[in-house]
Amino acid sequence: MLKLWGRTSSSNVMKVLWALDELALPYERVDVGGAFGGTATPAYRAMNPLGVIPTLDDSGFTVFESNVILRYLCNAHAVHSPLYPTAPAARATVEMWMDFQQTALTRPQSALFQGLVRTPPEKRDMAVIAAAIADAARIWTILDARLAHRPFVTGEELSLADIAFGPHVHRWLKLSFDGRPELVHLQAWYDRLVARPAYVAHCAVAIT
Ligand SMILES: N[C@@H](CCC(=O)N[C@@H](CS)C(=O)NCC(=O)O)C(=O)O
Repeated sequence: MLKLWGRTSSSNVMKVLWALDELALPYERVDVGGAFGGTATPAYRAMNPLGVIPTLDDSGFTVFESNVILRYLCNAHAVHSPLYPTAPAARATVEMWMDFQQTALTRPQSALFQGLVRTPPEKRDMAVIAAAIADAARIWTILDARLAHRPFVTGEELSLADIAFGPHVHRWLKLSFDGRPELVHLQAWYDRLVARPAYVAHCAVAIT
C-alpha cells in the first residue's frame, strides 16, 4: 500500500497527489508538516532526514524528494506510463526539465510565495519579493518559449515534467503582484492543465 506523508497545501506534496491520480494508484495520506507538525520525530527523520515533506512509503520502502517520488511511482507501479517515457532521449528530456524546475525555479518561486502568502504585509521585504518576481519571470519566460512549440513541456503528451511545474504555475498566475509578464503560451498550457480533473483537485486550489 502506498502511504504519502505531507499536508495538501505543499507544492511538493501536490505534485505527488496529482501524479497518483493521473496514474490511478490508490494511496493513503497522513497530514504532517506546517501547522500539523510531526516532521521532527525520530520516526519521521528516519524516513526524511531534513524533516521536510513529502515522503512516500511503499510497503516499507521509503523515499523522499518530490521529483524522485514521481519517478519512483512510474518505475515501480506504471512502467508503461507516457508520463515517464522509456526511450533514452525522451526520458532524459523529462528528467532535464524536472531538474530545471528544482534547480532554477524553486528558489525564486519559493521566495515569492513565502513573501506574499506566508508573511504578513507589515513584515514583507518588498525588495526581496521584487527580485524573486524578476528571477521567476525569467524562468517562466524560458518555459513559455518552449511551450510555443509543443502543448506540454516535453512534447505532445503530459509528462512528469509538467507535473513538477504544475503546482507552481497556478500560484504564479493566480497570485496578485506587479511585474508578471504576459506569457501567452504559458497561459495556454495552464488552460490545458486545468482541463485535467486531477490537476484541479490537487493543484489549482486556494493558495494558502
Ligand atoms: N526538495 C524537496 C523540498 C521539500 C520541501 O522543502 N518541502 C516543504 C513544503 S513544500 C516543507 O517540508 N516545508 C516544511 C513543512 O511543511 O513543515 C522536495 O522536492 O521534496
